Amino acid sequence: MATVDAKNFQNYIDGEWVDAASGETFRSKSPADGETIGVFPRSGPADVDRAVEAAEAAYEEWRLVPAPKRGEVLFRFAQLLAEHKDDVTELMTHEMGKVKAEAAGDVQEAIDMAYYMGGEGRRLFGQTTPSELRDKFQMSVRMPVGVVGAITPWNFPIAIPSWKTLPAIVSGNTVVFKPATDTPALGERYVELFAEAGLPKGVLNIVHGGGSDVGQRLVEHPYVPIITFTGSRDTGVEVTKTAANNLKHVHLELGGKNAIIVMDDADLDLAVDGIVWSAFGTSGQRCTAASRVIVHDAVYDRLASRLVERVEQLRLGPGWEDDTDVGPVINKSALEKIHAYTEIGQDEGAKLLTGGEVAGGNGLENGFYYTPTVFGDVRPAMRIAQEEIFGPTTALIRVSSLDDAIAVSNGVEYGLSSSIFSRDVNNAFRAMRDLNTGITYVNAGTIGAEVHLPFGGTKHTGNGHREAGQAALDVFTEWKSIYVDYSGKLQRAQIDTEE
Ligand code: UN1
Repeated sequence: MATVDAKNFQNYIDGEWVDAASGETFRSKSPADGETIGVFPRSGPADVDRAVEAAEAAYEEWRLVPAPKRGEVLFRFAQLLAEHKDDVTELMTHEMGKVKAEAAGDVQEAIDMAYYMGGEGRRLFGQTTPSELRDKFQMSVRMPVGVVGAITPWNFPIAIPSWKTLPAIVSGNTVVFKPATDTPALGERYVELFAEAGLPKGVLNIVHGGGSDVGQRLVEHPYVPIITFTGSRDTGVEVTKTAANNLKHVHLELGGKNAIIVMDDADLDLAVDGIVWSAFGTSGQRCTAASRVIVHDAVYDRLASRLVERVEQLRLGPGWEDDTDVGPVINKSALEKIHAYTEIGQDEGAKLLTGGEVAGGNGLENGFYYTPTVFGDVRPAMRIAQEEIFGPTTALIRVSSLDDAIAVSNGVEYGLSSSIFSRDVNNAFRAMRDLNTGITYVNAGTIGAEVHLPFGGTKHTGNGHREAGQAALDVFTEWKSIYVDYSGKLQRAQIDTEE
């Protein structure tokens, strides 16, 4: 364990690497084996203020850089990230814990986003429309807004920062970025590579530290007009309330309680593949994870036994080992929360079909590992079928019709992702229409979003905004409508129109 000579990292503010004003630090440790990844500044409001000042100053110049030129920096960043894909992937298996293939996917998602948003530098389309008057021209353009406060989670430590910073920066804004305290080294690496791509000083600043010190100040700061936050529902509510004092734009990406529906005509092997991938990929720590499986009565027993058989073959281990299927969960409190839900499920009368234990042996006791868990006979109102667990636990619920399945799928407070396995096109189209979520999959699990479509959810998953795709630009820009009258005379809209 490299605890003794752990490397010290700093904040990046105005193009310089600096310590926290207080000089305090915290350690990032691997959830896989407790190894120290690095020592990071425990920043506070003074550091945020300094970063905001730098970002504000940089904004005045960056907003005037032609958008295609801004996009070129994103292209260079995409190339650099691609060159460093292997080392960033390796770091992610250690710091965040996800398995190698998934860590590589996380990095790839940021590369994809950098190319996609880099291309926006030559688009950023507005609308031109005809005028109701002669000799008058009109159009709408997207304007940058100013300094963006980006607060990101640990579960997609490279991809999610890219969803937030890239559309913000290509649109002409500047950013103060607070990565999660569980994954600061990945946040640092992200910023380091972006700076190396040629981003001018002050355009992207990173301030490490906790939510109550750094996050809170960012949300309160009067000169940060946009907050983009991914995290828990309750924190999202607090962010909204605090940001309301300054009428900020707030983009939120909060929880999920996503369900896969398996109909009686489904390809069961395919459904099992989709369930295993969606429920246990990233150890169930995706907002889009399938934490419920709603199964038609006619296939329930067959599906349950095939699923349990497959789940029991999954191998727990560190993400960097090639034969690991499921890595650790992020930290001790996550492990405790996940286990508490196993107890809650049993107390509620659900049947524990497999898993339900903190894993040990073969060194697993040095990390935070939980055996992949499947509950059967779960009723829709049970807490394990309603609350976000964010771990490798899924709940099988029995239904007898598509209508029931859709009602159960919709019967939670969140609305991020949903899925249906069925060979009947009518079932598929009804599900596509009636599942009240921001994302629906047909004959695939609940995970697998691509960067060029909107990502986000309905109900308490968010506040109506979306990340990724064209929709992301709406978070980071304001519309301006421009009217140019070249008639040389006063023409009054709505009044001086022709008969
Ligand atoms: C998240 O779970 O927070 O579709 C993001 C997916 C990934 C992104 C998930 N591309 O599961």
